[in-house]
Amino acid sequence: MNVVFISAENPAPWQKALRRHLPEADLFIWGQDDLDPATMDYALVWKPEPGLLTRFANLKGIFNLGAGVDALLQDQPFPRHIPLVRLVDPLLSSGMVEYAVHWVLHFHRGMHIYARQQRAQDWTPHANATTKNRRVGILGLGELGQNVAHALLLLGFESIAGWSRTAKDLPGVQSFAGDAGDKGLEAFLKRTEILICLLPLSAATRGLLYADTLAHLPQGAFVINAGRGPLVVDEDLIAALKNGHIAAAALDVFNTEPLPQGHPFWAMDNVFVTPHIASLTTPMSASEVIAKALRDLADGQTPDNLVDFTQGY
Ligand code: NDP
Ligand code: OXD
Repeated sequence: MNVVFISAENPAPWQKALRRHLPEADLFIWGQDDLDPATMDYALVWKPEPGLLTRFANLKGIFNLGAGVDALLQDQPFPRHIPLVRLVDPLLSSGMVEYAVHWVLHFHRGMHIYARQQRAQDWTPHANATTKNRRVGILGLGELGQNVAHALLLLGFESIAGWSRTAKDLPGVQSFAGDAGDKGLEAFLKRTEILICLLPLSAATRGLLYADTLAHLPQGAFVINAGRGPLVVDEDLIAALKNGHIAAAALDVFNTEPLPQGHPFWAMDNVFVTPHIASLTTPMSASEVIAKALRDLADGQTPDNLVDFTQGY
C-alpha cells in the first residue's frame, strides 16, 4: 500500500512513527521522493497547496494531520468523493485541555489583574469568585470541548454549559443548541462569564463572534479562542476589549497567521497572544490513530471521525 505524506512539517518524526505503527505501508514524502500520484492509495496531509489532492486520482482515503479541516475544505477544489478522516487523538485532546484550563484559571483567579498591578507595584487583594458559581461556557462540545468540560468539572466548576449544533446529554454540562429560544446561542452567551471557543471553522461558524453576539456576554466577560481565528470579527472584539465589555482575551488562533506585525492584539495589555500552539499534533500518537483508521478503511469498514462534507467539519 502506497501512502504519501504531504506537509510543510519535518517528515522525519512522521517517518519514524509510521514505520512503527504502519509497517505495511510504503511511505512517500511529497516534494522529496520521486512518485507517481496515480499510484498513491492514501494521503496524510496538513495544509496541502490548493488543488494538489485532485492530482492523486486513485486515493482511497485522506487523513488530516490535525483536527480542523477548514484549510482543506474552504480554500481549494477538494476531491469530495474520497473519505476524509480528521484527527482525534488523546494527546491532541489533553493539550487542548491544558491550554483551556490554564486560561480559565488565569481569568477566574484574576491573574490578568495582578499582572497589571505588579507593573504598578500595587498590592491590592481582590475577592475570589468560586468554582461553584463561576459560569463557564464552551462553544463547541465535540471531542475537544467535551474533554475540556470534563477537566473543569473535576476542578470543581459547577456551572458549565456548552453550545453545539445538536443538543447533548452530558452529566454536569448544561446543553445549548441552535440559535433561538432559551436553549439557543443568545441564552448561552448571556449566562457565560468565561467563554471558551472550540468550534470548527465552517460556513455556519465564520464570524460567529461579532459585535451583536459579543454584546450578549455579560459585562466583564472573558474570551478564550483556540478554535479558529475567522470565528471572530477582530475589530468587534478589539472594540469590546477597549470599552471593557470584554475584560480580557486569550487568543491562540487568528484571522491571519502568523499574526501580522503591528496588529492591535500584540499591544493590548488585556490580550494574551499565543502562536497557534494550544494543542500540537504529536507524530507518534497521531500515527497510531491514523494507522487504525487507515486499516479500517482498507478493510471496508467506516472509520471513526469521518468528515461530513455537508456540515464542513
Ligand atoms: P469536533 O468536530 O469534535 O467538535 C466540533 C463541535 O462544534 C461539535 O460539538 C459541533 O456540534 C460544534 N459545531 C460545529 N458547527 C456548529 C454550528 N454551526 N453551530 C453550533 N455548533 C457547531 O471538533 P474538535 O473538538 O475535535 O475540534 C474543534 C476545533 O478545534 C477544530 O476544528 C480546530 O479548528 C480547533 N483546533 C485548534 C487547535 C489549536 O491548537 N488551536 C488544535 C486542535 C483543534 P455537534 O456536536 O452537534 O456536531
Ligand atoms: C488542528 C490545529 O486543527 O492544530 O489540529 O489547529
